[in-house]
Amino acid sequence: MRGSGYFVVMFFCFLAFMGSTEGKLQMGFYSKSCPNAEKIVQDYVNSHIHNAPSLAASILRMHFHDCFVRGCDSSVLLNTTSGTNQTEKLAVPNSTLRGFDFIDRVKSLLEAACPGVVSCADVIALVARDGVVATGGPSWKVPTGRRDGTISRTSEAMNNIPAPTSNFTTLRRLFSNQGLNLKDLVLLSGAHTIGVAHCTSFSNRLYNFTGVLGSQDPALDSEYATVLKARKVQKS
Ligand code: HEM
Ligand SMILES: *[C@@H]1O[C@H](CO)[C@@H](O)[C@H](O)[C@H]1NC(C)=O
Ligand SMILES: *[C@@H]1O[C@H](CO)[C@@H](O)[C@H](O)[C@H]1NC(C)=O
Ligand SMILES: *[C@@H]1O[C@H](CO)[C@@H](O)[C@H](O)[C@H]1NC(C)=O
Ligand SMILES: *[C@@H]1O[C@H](CO)[C@@H](O)[C@H](O)[C@H]1NC(C)=O
Ligand SMILES: CC(=O)N[C@H]1CO[C@H](CO)[C@@H](O)[C@@H]1O
Repeated sequence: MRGSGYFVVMFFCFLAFMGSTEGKLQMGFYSKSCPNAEKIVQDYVNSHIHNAPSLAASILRMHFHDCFVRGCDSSVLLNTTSGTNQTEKLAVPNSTLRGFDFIDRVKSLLEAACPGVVSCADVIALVARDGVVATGGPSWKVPTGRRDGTISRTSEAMNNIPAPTSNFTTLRRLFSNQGLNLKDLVLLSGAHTIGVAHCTSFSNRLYNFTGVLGSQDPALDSEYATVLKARKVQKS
């Protein structure tokens, strides 16, 4: 994407602040308790992400979805263990999240090296950065020291994660709920420089915007809409 260099760099600077509102994070949080932690993560990503490079985008998005619900606490990883409280994973926006196995494998390596030291939330944050770097994107600083939570609720994911249909007012409100301002909203949206969206996420804007079949969203660039319509038989 020509001319977007500045934008992308700014985006990655802001990403470093996502979820750091508690002020407890620091660079090299594990430098004494698990000195090789960040290298273990980076080495694994560098040697394995090329088997499935699309995971770089998916895990970046996982980091976002984790942070928007109860802070960056890895609550996005928790499985539903009983019928009564369904976890974030079961929320509609999470239905296309991928890369859970990848995170689990990195976590296993860290457990072997330093049992019970490195949080899953930091693993997600580090893999998100290292995956973007390993697949050709820019780097950003990742302070560490996130603590893992034990609570994860579908309803909270539904209430906090923006939908593809969210209007601007709603987007601002949801970012503001996380202590993020308009500039953060614009810059963090730059994450969509990589990755895919499934047709179901936006097909109404191409084919059924007003409920009348064939209607297109007038706010969508018409040339871009034509390009998207031509790609409708793409494999995800
Ligand atoms: C501004 C509000 C946002 C909305 C409404 C939104 C919505 C979406 C939607 C609908 C998709 C496609 C999902 C699919 O069809 O599989 C997507 C993909 C993605 N989003 Fe967002 N998003 C937002 C913000 C962000 C932020 C803040 C980040 C990270 C910093 C992010 C990172 C990504 C990435 C990397 C993908 C591609 C995922 C993949 O390839 O698997 N998004 N987003
Ligand atoms: C969730 O379930 C999957 C599949 O059974 C498993 O591989 C994963 O380790 C579980 N995650 C957690 C946090 O228990
Ligand atoms: C499920 O609900 C119980 C009781 O509210 C809570 O203690 C537990 O942490 C919840 N589990 C998850 C994964 O949120
Ligand atoms: C934005 O969406 C919300 C929630 O659907 C709705 O209540 C609100 O009226 C909408 N605002 C505008 C300006 O369209
Ligand atoms: C078109 O949109 C309307 C209103 O949202 C909905 O009821 C209808 O099921 C949609 N049609 C198709 C084919 O998706
Ligand atoms: C990874 C995961 O658990 N995805 C679930 C997300 O939610 C949908 C329902 O909306 C489930 O079908 C997915 O299995």
